[in-house]
Amino acid sequence: MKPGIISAIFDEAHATLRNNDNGVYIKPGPGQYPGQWNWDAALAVIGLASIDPERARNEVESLLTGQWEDGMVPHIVFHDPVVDYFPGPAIWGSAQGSSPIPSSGITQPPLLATAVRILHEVAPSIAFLEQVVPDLDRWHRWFHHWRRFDRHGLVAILHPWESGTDNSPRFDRALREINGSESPMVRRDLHHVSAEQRPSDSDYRAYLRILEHLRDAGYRPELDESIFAIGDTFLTAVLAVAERDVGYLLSELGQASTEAAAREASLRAALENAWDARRARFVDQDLGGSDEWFDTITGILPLYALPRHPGSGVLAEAIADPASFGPSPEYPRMPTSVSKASPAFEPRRYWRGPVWVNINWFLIRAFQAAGYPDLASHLREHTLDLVGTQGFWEYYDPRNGQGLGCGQFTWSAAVAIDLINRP
Ligand code: 2M8
Repeated sequence: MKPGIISAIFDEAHATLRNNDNGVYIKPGPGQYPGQWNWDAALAVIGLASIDPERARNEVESLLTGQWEDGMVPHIVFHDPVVDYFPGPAIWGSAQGSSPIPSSGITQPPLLATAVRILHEVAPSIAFLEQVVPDLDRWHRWFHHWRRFDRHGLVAILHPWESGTDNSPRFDRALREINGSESPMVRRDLHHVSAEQRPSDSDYRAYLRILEHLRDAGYRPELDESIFAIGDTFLTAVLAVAERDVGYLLSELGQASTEAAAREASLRAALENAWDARRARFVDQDLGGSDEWFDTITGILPLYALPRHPGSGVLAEAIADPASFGPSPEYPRMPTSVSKASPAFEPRRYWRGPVWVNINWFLIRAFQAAGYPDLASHLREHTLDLVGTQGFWEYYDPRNGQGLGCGQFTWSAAVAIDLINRP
């Protein structure tokens, strides 16, 4: 890629982050997402690390202002009193609970410690680490306390929104068994994006029912009280790497990191157990007891935490395979979020087929660590070409690269900056 093109992408990406920045937090996108989302903020920090470390530090601090007394960092922190988003703070009802400011009552993939490590490596600040590392460590402990139902198992999510991959087909079985909520529901997302690119109404009714159920249980139900519980390979992998990184950050502070190392080891062991040799994928643990399975990108992503896994070759092949996740004449953009061979594949519907560049970021880092430099650098170039030709969209149609969902999207810009500055 020509240096002129790279520098144009970089400038556009930086402008996008500035435009979405309201001074307190960086919105995921200009209209649709009026709050601070957890893993979006972490990706924004990764993008800003090398260009505006002070702003990146503030973004971390802002997210942590929403940390609950028990350690959970919520998936949305509502910094603004009036929010044009459904479900907003009144429905979550968490302002009266253990949240210091209005927020959702669930969490999201814990990428923040990794983002803080990347930031520290570029722009070290011990004072900043002293301020935030204890909170990161507390959040990680929260996962082990509340979400490791079985110490040998994967980290459980209690709502599809916790996965970050909301309407992925991997949750279809569980959602089918949930009676949708009959509470009033305003699909504000559809004011911004066409319905065919978003989760269905019946998905939303189920999302709302699970929310209500969790809210009634004070957001801390026992496993057998949960109407939705999935051991999530992807979130487990993100946490395993984040445990490594919090261990590193603790050692920068001269503190013992043995507990973080033990937590990391136990998560890695759980991921090893989640490898399904027959399917050649990492497979979620459906705590509802079903083995319905779809071939989704999250079956490959745990390589990010286990780069030396013997299955790495098969996973690399799947990413490049035109029949599954790789580019084909009909679908030249890659990788799809669901295999094209899967009956669940829908090229334009949210987490059921489109290309997501935040996912590409995890894959690039995974294949670099796993010793597949050619695949990693191809994915990197392909991703930069996609955002360079189409702009920074939330997700992309694999048939033609057309941008879908929300435009001017923060994490797509942030990923581009990181891929440029840390190839
Ligand atoms: C999407 O999720 C929110 C609910 O959390 C939504 O659809 O309204 C997901 O893509 C999620 O991963 C992301 O963090 C969020 C904001 O970008 O949007």
